[in-house]
Amino acid sequence: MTANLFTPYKLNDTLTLSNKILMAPLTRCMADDDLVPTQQVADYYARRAEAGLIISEATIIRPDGQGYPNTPGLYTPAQINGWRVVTDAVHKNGGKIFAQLWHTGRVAHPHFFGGGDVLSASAQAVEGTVPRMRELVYQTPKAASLEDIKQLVADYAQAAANAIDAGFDGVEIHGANGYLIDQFLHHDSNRRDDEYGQTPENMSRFALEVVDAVIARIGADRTGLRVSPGAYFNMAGDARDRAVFDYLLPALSQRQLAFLHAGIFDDSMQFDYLGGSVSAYIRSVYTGTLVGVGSYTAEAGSAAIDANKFDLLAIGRPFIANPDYVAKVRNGDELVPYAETMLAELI
Ligand code: FNR
Ligand code: 8K6
Repeated sequence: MTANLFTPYKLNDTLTLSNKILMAPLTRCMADDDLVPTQQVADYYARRAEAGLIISEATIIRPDGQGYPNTPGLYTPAQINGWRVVTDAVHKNGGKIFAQLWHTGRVAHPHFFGGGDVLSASAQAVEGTVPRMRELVYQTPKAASLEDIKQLVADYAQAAANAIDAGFDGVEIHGANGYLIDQFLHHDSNRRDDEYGQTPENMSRFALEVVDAVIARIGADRTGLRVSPGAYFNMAGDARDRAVFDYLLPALSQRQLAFLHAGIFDDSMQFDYLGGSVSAYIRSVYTGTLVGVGSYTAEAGSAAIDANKFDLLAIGRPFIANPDYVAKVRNGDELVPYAETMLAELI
């Protein structure tokens, strides 16, 4: 009933996945205080190497991208070396792993990087506090200057090069879930009146510049992107956002990315302004490989792939609860249900 998940999938001439199950990126806040992944982190990923592709937990491209404690980075030699231990362990077990490249934008907090500006598209704060750190109220960000934007694009490209240095098979640019790139793509957070704001073309410009800079550095065959056309996390929805993604997604179709990955917690959510679910909307305007995600069981994901709703299935929370998720599904074994208390340790 899930047999179609267990056939190989060719992403491009460089990469073929041994099955269609991806491990979704999952922030675990378990890097050491220099934001270096530890041996426990390597062991955690190695146990999950049977996934067709692991997408790493979101990994910050530079210090001011940090919005949660002990999230790993990819900008110091020690971090690159730490990741090399992880990628070696995954490869040794026959797996493949991409690094998810992250800058949280206005969801960053200076508490984590010793003070200084929080950057975003515009000076529009997100309401609330850092999760589980209620004393850390989100700040009003500084609207990135043209100079800041240039540097950010260069820093994404450098982090991508560092990821390849660290032995990753490629990168997924985190353009989803209300973080920096997504903040340029939604009217809630982008109020700019320069060439990065107001029109779909302008609002897509930063995302496309990052994608193009990463492609120029490591190749489109090793570059994926995650996007959230439906605002649901760290972001308010706006019907005008539809036109932005109507422009962006066909522009991305031209770029021969390894894949595009939906960013959503529950793909049964319907968005009026998208005319349905996030995956159905993306499928209608994007022609390349699409990774579906969001509260899917293996059976429901397999049926969705059968119905051509997307090409690959990413699994998040069940992979936290079941390191051997792929083997269990293949054998029809019962899964351990996910519980939030499991976030306290790496099993
Ligand atoms: C997430 N998710 C997430 N997404 C992302 O792009 N980068 C990340 O670092 C994280 N971190 C993260 C941590 C935890 C604890 C959860 C539960 C989720 C979202 C995740 O990739 C996925 O989209 C959702 O969990 C929905 O898939 P499942 O869990 O329903 O299969
Ligand atoms: C990328 C950083 C993630 C930080 C940890 C997030 C943990 C969240 C776990 C709960 C999952 C449900 C959240 C649903 C959010 C959607 C709101 C409509």
